[in-house]
Amino acid sequence: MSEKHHPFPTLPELSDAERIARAEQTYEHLRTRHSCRDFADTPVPREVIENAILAAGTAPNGANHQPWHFAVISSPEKKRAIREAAEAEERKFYGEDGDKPKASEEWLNALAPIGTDASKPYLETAPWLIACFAQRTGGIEEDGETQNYYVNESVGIACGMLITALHAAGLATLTHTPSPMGFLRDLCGRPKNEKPLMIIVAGLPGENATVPDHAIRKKPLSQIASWL
Ligand code: IYR
Repeated sequence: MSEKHHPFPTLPELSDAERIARAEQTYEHLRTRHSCRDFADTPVPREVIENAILAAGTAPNGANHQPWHFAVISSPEKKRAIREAAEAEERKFYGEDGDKPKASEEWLNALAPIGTDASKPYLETAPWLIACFAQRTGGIEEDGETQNYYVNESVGIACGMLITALHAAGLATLTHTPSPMGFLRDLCGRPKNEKPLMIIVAGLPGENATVPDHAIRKKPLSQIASWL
């Protein structure tokens, strides 16, 4: 038998014109989001991050097991440890350690317009790093055993909502995905059933922050949507 249900929350009563305007406003707001790779060291209140994570925690997810954990890093020592471990992986990825790059030539060519390399100073400069973990097991009680479902989908949606909430609070972000990322689990003291998915770097953009021309080109609606 199904458990108690509550009435669906009241949504705002809007005219079609108001709905269209709101959807447009959301698009106009979100199209100003770009990944940032140069951060100021300006502090940002913890409450901003707390509320953004609470917003992420409302994401739709498998069986409401909420299979995510956000480890929030702000101490200079931890940030330095994460930067050092991430840069060590990135040097192998880009071949800056003297060996053959782990990334294929095709991959490195795809990254060339963005101009990234193994150097990640922003992992120390930005006030907040949010390490996002996906819980393969645990259920809502986090017992470590109960099966979780649609884990990557759930945590991916939650991370998107986290980035959206941080952007709405006027912060710049970077989705950083060093690979492999096993070091994050150890540095954040997370259990084995959790898989590190990404680090979301958050703060204010540095004075020299830029957006590559490559990133501004978005596919048109006619390409990203079809109407059947
Ligand atoms: N993790 C690396 C490489 C990288 C990969 C992709 I796909 C990007 O869109 C950007 C970077 C780095 O952070 O440099």
